Amino acid sequence: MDRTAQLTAHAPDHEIAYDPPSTLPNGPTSLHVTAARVLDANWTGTSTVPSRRLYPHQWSWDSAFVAIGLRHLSPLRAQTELETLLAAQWADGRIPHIVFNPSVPLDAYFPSPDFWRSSSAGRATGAPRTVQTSGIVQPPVHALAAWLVHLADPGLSRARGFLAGVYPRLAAWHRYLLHRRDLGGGGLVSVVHPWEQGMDNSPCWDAPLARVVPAPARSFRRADLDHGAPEDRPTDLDYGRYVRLAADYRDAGYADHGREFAVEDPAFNALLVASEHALARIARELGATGTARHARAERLTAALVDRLWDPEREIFLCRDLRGDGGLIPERSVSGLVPLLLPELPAEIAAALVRTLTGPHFGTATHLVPSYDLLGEAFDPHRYWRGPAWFNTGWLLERGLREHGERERADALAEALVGTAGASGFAEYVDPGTGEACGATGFSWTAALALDLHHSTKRSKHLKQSTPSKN
Ligand code: 9WN
Repeated sequence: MDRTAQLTAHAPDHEIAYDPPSTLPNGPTSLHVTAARVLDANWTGTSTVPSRRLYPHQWSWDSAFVAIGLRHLSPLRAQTELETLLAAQWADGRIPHIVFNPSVPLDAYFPSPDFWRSSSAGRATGAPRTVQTSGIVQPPVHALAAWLVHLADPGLSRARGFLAGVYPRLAAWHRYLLHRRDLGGGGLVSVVHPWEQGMDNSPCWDAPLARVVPAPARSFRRADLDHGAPEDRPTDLDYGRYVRLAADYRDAGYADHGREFAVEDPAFNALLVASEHALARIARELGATGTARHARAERLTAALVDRLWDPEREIFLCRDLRGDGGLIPERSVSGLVPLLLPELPAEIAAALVRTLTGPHFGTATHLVPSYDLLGEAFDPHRYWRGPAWFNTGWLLERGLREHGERERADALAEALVGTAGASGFAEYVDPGTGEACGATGFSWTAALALDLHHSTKRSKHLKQSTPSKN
């Protein structure tokens, strides 16, 4: 079994990673065992697929979340997961959103490698020669994941030179985002495709996507409708627009300027800030100061507040850089994710907690919907238009804890762990009932439930061993 991590003096409670599995026959062990089974079944030997049938390759932000859970099963596998992804990095620093498995048939997932043509794009951008990838990116959770994975077994990490190996790649990834993707010139990073932000079919994209002339449905063949719940998935019209944007980007040699879709998204940028702080900790562990990185993270936080905070709605919004350049008046869970940030002004953190627990996002189940419960486009089952996802829940649990909302964090953690197990580790669930939707045996659901299971077990243990003040 992997070695138990030592507590590091500067790590906040919820960053203490490793908690050996309980040997009790019921309850706690069963979640550990069932989640581990999902992750084992989805492990390919070098990385984890999000879902065997629906998503049979390696996805970028999925792998970061998966590594955060895997560290409780095998710190070595968690390190390998991230190393495999980072090995597919392009010379310009981008980490592709999909790394394709060459042994999976082309028609198992659309768009397949022949759509992205990364090897021929490689001449211009330095796409890797040995592996085929997509050309767009996903949210930068990786440095945060690498740091948490390191904390799970610092001895193993040091012995393998894990952080020393990943640091330059993570630094180049952040450089790419900060230098090549500040399309609005205000210090924030933009996404150039809804798939980049990870919440593909969010109502936030409806207005910017409406301007895009869709590729005709007969020009592509979707594979996603053969599995899971086709009625919840984006429509052919949505897909036509996704395909048009991706094909235009590809045909422009993956050049970032001049894109038709350019949006500043709060979750994407908040994750960059969290990862920049993590990169500062990694730098310090490697003997540098990390000061400049912390300072950059603070500047990014200020830009996030300045450009995306809506004081009336008490939530962060997306900014549409095309169109009129204004904020998109849709409340999505993405606008709550900045709660994750330690140096968020206290009044903004308090306002976010009000929004999270108020009529737009508050549920009796404690699960957090992906979109405004009162919004016109709300649908409890449709892809990113209402259902609760476990990765955003995990991020918000962390945010609540960061800002001292311990009881709310405990309730959310309990809801996430309970629902994950009861739903067969569903891809997403109805936020009002916890009913399973999409694929089951979904990797990040299992991984993050495992992570919460171990951290809440640990905090319960601490509570029990702390004498009561009453
Ligand atoms: C497109 C793999 C990915 C997640 C995304 C989720 C979904 C893909 C799709 O699945 O996106 O990248 O085919 O819908 O929206 O967040 O990374 O799990």
